[in-house]
Amino acid sequence: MDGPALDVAVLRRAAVEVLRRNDLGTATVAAPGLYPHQWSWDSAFIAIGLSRIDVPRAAAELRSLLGAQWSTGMIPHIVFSPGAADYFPGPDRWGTDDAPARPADRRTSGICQPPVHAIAVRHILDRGREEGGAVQEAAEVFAAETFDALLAWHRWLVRARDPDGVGLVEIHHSWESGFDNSPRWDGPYSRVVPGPVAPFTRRDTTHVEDAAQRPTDEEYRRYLWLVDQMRAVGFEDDRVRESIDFRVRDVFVSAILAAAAEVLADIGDDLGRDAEAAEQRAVARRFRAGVAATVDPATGLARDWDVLADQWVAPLTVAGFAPLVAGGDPGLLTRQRSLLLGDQWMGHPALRFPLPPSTSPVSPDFRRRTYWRGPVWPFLNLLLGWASLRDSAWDLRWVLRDASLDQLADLTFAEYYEPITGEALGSRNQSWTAAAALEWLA
Ligand code: 9WN
Repeated sequence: MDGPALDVAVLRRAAVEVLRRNDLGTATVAAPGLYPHQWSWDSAFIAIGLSRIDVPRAAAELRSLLGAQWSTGMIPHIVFSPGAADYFPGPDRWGTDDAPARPADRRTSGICQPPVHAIAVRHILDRGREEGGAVQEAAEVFAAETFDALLAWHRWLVRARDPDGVGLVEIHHSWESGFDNSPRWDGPYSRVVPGPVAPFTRRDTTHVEDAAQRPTDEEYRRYLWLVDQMRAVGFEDDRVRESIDFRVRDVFVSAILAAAAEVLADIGDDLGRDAEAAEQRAVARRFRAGVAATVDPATGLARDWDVLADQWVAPLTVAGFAPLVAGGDPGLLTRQRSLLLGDQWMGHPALRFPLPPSTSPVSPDFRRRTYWRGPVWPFLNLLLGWASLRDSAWDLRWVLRDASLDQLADLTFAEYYEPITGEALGSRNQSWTAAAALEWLA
């Protein structure tokens, strides 16, 4: 099947235009229509893309996100735009207005998302240094100014989400993973029995062509039940952990923390913050070890741990490649790369492009059109590409880059893609997809 030919200049122009249209001034909506607010990990990827075209604007993106940081150090997963009401659940349903740790002047959700932010700051700093002059100066000031906020964020994750020191971040809602309805969560959610949940009207299904591309109402009932449980205890960390029905040690979030802590340590070196740099290196080691210890010898994939059920969670999803993001033991990474490039994943003969589907096509859980159950997510390929650059894993890096650019040449900037046909699914003009295009083009 032939797709549109890649025209680099056209792709670049179109990607810049998507980010321009989604720009609220100092924050970018995750997507027009479906996601009219600023999302935490989206905004980090958006900043990476923006740093290729406008370093100060990239810095502003993260500055505005960090402006909504909670007093505990948590960066909330959504910062609501005051003017946009068309998203459910909105701030009233979250009920964070009375949470003791919430920021004074912004409305936010009460949970977090994966900690990719230090990696984005590093990109801004590197682009600034390449440009030199006033842009570099602004980037250096920005890195110095955000260092303590990122430190507080990582420290919160370590303290509140890994209190037992196992080197894995515990999540309390699948929205915290960013992989909302992945088969990873089917086991843990099957044990969540929602109590009465106030009536709700979803908005997400009105923004996609086919509701089957989104999570089901049953899944939403559980999502909301967990929000209600957190709300009942004022979103206070210890009380949430003691009362919530969903507690999973998320291997992919843990891998991102390991990678980001190493990056933050490097930034700390540049700033002469030696003690903090050493602390973050220790965090990186702890979480790299935690991630590596989850690898299933039978499949070679990393696994999540369901705390309440006391058992592994191990469907064949792309999160199994968490060690490739965390970095570490070269033997483990080599084995994982050959698995990822092999015929159960990127090398599967039926795929439209050799890119990792969110769930392996050989898994009984694979659903080719449904959200995190099979489709390919472009921002995730960028993250894997960043890690392969870091580790000089050129074989993987070039396949990811070439295939990503071929996929993105359709100019839809879709939220996710059907892996077998390459059809655009979910939202169109998704900001982090456009950002990924800009970064790959560089
Ligand atoms: C809930 C914004 C976000 C991404 C997540 C993705 C999806 C939200 C939703 O969209 O989640 O946070 O309403 O479905 O799963 O990774 O950050 O793009």
